[in-house]
Amino acid sequence: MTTRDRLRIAVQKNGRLAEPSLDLLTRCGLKFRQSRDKLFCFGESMPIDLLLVRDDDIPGLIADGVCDLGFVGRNVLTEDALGREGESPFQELRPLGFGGCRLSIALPQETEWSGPQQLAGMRIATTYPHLLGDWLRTNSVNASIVTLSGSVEIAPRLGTADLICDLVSSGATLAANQLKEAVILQRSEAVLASSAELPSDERGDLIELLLRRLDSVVNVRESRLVMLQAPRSALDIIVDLLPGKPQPTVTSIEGSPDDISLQAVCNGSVSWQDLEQMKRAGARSMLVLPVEKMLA
Ligand code: PRT
Ligand code: ZN
Repeated sequence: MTTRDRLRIAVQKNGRLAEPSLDLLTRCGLKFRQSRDKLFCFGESMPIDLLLVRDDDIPGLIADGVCDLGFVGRNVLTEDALGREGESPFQELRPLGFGGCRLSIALPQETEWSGPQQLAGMRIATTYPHLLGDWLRTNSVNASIVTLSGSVEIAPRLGTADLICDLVSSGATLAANQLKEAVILQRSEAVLASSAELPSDERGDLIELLLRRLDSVVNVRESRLVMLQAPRSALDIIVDLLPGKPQPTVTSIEGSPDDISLQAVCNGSVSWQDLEQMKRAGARSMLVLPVEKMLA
């Protein structure tokens, strides 16, 4: 294993994952100075640097030890791992909650789906030949894989394949090409990936620190601070209505012995309906605030 005293993370340079990945790292308190060629970001607040690359290169950079971590789609990571001999050299440290999509087989709209065996003898166009090959083997289907580097969805119309296996998120691209989703091979999202074995030097400590901050950022994103006043008698009903059943801090209000003031960090969003129900139960002066940072 290579030794370096700075941690290096591979991030997509342009594309769907680029901005949310950098945003997440910034929320973790990392600051960067970008090199003139825009391929390297030097970490100014911590010894953590970024390499900005094509997403397809990220697994290889981790496997070769050039980078310690990568923000990459699970689909890209799995495809690379399945293309190698033996065990996967990677691990998924955390799912990141963005870049959600599914790798699916899609058929012409007029074709009925009757199950995997229907694919026997068919030509399937994809940019994920290893993931598709693995699924076909698992389902004992003998079909031929047509590997393309892009524009998979037009292959059936061009006659180069009978159906396709591609990423789907809204489904609009399939619909525009008169195709329909038949079966999901993998559910994917962006993940924080590393090699199967983490470095045991200072970089291991940096990874742990980063993971703690990431967990906190992800937690915080879904948290709301709720503050309100209510009659003491309504406390149980109101706490029941708070999302995530938090443990609130309850204090008495000077000069109103029958009333309380409540403060609670809720895990989940608080809807207008929740607030209106609490109001009916007697709550007033209700405030719902986003949480910026949290450290248990
Ligand atoms: O230049 P580089 O190689 O880095 O970028 P890229 O063009 O290979 O990747 P990019 O930025 O398109 O996607 C990066 C990652 O985003 C993918 O590996 C997935 O993990 C994730 N992702 C999430 C998606 C989609 N959603 C998605 N919808 N990647 C691609 N698509 C494409 C899909 O291939 C199809 O063409 O969008 C179309 C379908 O979208 P809908 O909304 O019409 O269903
Ligand atoms: Zn790519």
